[in-house]
Amino acid sequence: MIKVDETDPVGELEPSFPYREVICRRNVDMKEFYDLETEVGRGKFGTVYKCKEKATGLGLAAKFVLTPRKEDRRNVEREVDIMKVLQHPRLIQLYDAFDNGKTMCLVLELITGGELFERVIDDDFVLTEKACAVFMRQICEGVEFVHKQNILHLDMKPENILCLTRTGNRIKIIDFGLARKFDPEKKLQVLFGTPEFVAPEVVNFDKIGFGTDMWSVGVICYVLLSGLSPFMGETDIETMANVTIANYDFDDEAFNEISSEAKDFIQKLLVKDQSARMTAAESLEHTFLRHPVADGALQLSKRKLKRYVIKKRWAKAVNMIVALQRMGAKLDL
Ligand code: PIT
Repeated sequence: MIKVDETDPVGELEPSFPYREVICRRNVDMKEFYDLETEVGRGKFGTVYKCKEKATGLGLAAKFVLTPRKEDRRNVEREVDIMKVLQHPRLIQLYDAFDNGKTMCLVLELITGGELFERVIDDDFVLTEKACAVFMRQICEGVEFVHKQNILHLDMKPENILCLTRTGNRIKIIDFGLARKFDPEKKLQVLFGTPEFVAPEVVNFDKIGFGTDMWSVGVICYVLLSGLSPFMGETDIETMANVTIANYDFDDEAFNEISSEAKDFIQKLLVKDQSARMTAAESLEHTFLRHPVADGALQLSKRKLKRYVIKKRWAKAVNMIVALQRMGAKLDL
């Protein structure tokens, strides 16, 4: 008989490669060592392709970033330095790195399951509060490890949570492009992030800290359980205004079937005062993650979450067209 480990509903899988010491190689063409395959993702961060290491046949992902300015280059170098430290099963792993002056390439672990939110809205996925807790636990485990290394992710949002495979329940946190080393003695302020998910201290350009990521984790949990975005306004300015006053509630009928433990979990993260928020370690001890309500009967309605995901897809497509138009204008086409 196969014994199911109650403490491990996820099932740890062998990593596709052991942890490695990566050194960024200068003026070496990555195509000497890897065969590029299809594009798997594109965003502000650059373009990600599936690729295969020639020597081993190992499937990997290659992220290319254009680095025309010194500053772009320094940003990617910082990302590489941070990723070297972040060796953990809940975090995307770095395999290799190349610097060709005008472009840089990070060779990363291959993740084939797609974005978490795309996965859970699929008709054959049964979304329950327990399933949400299983995902939130893994997110918090990843963030706990990042924070233990004195690093802040600073871009925690649903797009950056991928499913490792199409069918399993294991997730990985990606995109350390905005991550920073954090010295609690020094004042760190940032001017970026996604309004929907950033903490009040980011909007106010105040000192940030570990709690800054935990706020975003609270927003992710709110959206996953209800399909509603707690601070979303008609415009980014309106959203940021809602964030600064930490103005949200559980009044929508979507929360009728949500347990008080789940709401308490969110309430302990969406606190205006960052020092009063649960830490990642504390969140793992919260009842919602330790003893989620029994699975079975209660299936959450995915109607609102589907609408949310579809809206995001549209926004992404519109942004892409606007970017292309600007490029065309620049080239005088
Ligand atoms: C995929 C599949 C995969 C890796 C990625 C996306 C990686 C994305 C990524 C990673 C980063 C980053 C930005 C994007 O800064 O195997 O669909 O470190």
